[in-house]
Amino acid sequence: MEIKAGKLLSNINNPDDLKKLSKEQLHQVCDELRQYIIDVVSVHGGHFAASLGVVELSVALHYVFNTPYDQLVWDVGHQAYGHKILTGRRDVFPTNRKYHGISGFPNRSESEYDTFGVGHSSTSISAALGMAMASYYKGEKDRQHIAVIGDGAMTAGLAFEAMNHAGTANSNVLIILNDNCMSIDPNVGALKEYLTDITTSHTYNELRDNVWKALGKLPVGKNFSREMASKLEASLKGMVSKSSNLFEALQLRYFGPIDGHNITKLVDTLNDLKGISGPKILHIKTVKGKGYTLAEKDQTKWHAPGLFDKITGEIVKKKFDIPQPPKYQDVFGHTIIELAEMNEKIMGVTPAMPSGSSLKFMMEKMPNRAFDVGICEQHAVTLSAGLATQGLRVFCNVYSTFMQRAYDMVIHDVAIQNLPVVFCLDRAGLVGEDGPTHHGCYDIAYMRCIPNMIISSPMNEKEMRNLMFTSQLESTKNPFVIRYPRGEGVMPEWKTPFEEIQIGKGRKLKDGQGIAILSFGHPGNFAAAAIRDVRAEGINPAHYDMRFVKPIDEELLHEVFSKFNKIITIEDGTVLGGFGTAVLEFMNANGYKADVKIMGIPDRLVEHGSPKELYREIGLDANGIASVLREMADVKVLVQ
Ligand SMILES: Cc1ncc(C[n+]2csc(CCOP(=O)(O)OP(=O)(O)O)c2C)c(N)n1
Repeated sequence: MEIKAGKLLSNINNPDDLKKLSKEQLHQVCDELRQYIIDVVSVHGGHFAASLGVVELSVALHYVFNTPYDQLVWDVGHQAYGHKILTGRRDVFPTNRKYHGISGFPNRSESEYDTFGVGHSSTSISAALGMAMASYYKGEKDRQHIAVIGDGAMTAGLAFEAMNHAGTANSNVLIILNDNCMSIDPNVGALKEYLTDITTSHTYNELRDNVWKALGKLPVGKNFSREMASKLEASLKGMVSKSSNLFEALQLRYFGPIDGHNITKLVDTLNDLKGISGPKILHIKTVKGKGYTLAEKDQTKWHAPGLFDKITGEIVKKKFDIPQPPKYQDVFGHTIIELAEMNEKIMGVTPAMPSGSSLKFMMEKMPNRAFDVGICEQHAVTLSAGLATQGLRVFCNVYSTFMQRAYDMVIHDVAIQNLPVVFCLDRAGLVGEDGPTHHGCYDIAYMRCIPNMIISSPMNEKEMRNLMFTSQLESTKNPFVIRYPRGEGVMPEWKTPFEEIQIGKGRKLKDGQGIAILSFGHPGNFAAAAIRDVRAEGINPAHYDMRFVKPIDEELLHEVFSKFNKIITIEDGTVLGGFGTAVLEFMNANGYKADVKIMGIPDRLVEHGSPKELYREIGLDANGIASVLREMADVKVLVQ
């Protein structure tokens, strides 16, 4: 069914069309843009509440600035749907995040308006500053550079590193702080409280009003030059004491806070700021989910709700006749509580993903033992290391893709000191619609080369629980990775009693002839399905679930290489340096010769789409594995 945009929006094919409208007409553009996002996301899915919150900002930015010459950088990019729709992608917006459709995040290869590829948070200020410094160097003095960053993303060290630099760099950069008090879950930390304080502080607001009154007298318009603005601004500078404002202390001129849903005010303010050169920050207050009441009320649920009935707000749920297995995330969330009830040394840490990781269950039940630390993966890891030095057993739950941020902390703060932190790497493998910025495909390779690490992956819920149990035992002395994918496992009856797993020991799932499949983690289930599919064709491979890639089960590998000379390794990580590579290293070191086929994520970017489509594309689903089995078994001969 075709979704029609409103009257004005359907004629906006680029920001030039938007600029032809009067300021009064922008109210209608905002209404239509908001409605179009609701109409499309409700039936096609995607991030939701964040884009609704910046509808006015998106319109104002493209109305005021000369994009794409002026460079607009969105942080995280999950809120950039309005920007995409206004910059030539209105009609393809229903393909958002779909296989071969447009990306759910800004992407340089998709549009010249997407100045910087994104998906992970807190990069916008650094990137915009880099662009601004390049413009300065090239003498492009009139060029504007704008970073839009949320209060959640602002909690990261990277954002502060960039502000620290921006304050003293020669650059024309405008940071817009989109403050809605929310990350995915409610935002945390002292910065959040500070932002609330400056929004509500009487003295501060009085001072700010004086500044704005003065600014209001600016003869804004064609005849008002940049030089005049700078002079006036310099004379206003003394009105805000540096020590009263965090951003001013960093030498960023601070403006605001203003209502980010007042389109007229936004347009006027941005026009004013255009005339003030140098690094500056505009603080706007918005409501996440603005304009869709249910989303405003439950902003976490509506961050990315899935498909829903836009009239009733009912979320579309698949219906099943039989009980379904729980998600690995929920197994983690419930199991950590069970373990923490048995072991008082256990703590939980998440960098801004309490709902996504399900650590929220423990945070609710044991608030002094489980923490959300903000979008701060580096801090999460080093904090866990600090806790571990004091004898605590920390489950540090970080998505595989976000752990990339904390790599030095994993090596320097945890592995070198051999602290027994448990890293639960969620969303391992191909995550689907979020695409290449979010696929968890590098962790096996990047963790495997670090001394002292134990690296494991469960094939089902029972294994997950047992690995978690094993990781927190006193006898376990090393850092311990447990990686698992997004979504359901395979066991509806998952609450199995805990059993210790011997570290570095795999298990034989079935005997077979001719070929051995060695799998690591959840994709072992794809292999099991492939084995069932080819049985009727007379192909009967053995199947081993290796459980650990480090230390790898050498005894089991000796058994495999002694019996088989055709071996398939299966993992949902990059084929470079991962599990398959570990098997090859073993073969080489021990002088075995075999035909080893490594199946994993190829050494190229896998785009977005449903996990099913993506695993099919790279041949790592049951069909793909069955094809490789047929090739290896030389089926033509067997079938004759
Ligand atoms: C490095 C990193 N960690 C975690 C995430 C997951 N994540 C996506 S959006 C988001 C919340 C961002 O909050 P904020 O910047 O305030 O934007 P809002 O959604 O409130 O508009 C988080 C934690 C991420 N994208 N990148």
